[in-house]
Amino acid sequence: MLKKITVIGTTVLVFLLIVGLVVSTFYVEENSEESEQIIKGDVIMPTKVSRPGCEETNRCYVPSSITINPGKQVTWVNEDSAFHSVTSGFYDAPTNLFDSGYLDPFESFTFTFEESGTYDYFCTLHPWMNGQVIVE
Ligand SMILES: [Cu+2]
Repeated sequence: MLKKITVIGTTVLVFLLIVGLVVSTFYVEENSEESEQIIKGDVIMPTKVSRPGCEETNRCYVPSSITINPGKQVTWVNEDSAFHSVTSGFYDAPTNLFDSGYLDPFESFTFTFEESGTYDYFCTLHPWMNGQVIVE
């Protein structure tokens, strides 16, 4: 009797282990598919820009300056593990033209520039992060 219970118990345990493995494999596959669907941005926020230093090489936003034609849009993608924003103007003088709000890692923001001009932008969380869109 005891042997029977042990056999049944072992069988159930093995079965549960297999089910667990299969489920976790599916889960990993699903997640890796998801990470392949990341949007390609025109401008990216690379890793580690949440610490000062990127401004020295103009790599807080990459590229830090982008030139487009009027009516075209620019898409920014946050490829860092920290929150960032894309906000028009300067840290001490925002212009209220556009503001992405806090972008989660791998979240994107798109804005269409209708009129010619030079548009500076910054990150509300990291004052040293500056970029520029030139529309001409
Ligand atoms: Cu930032």
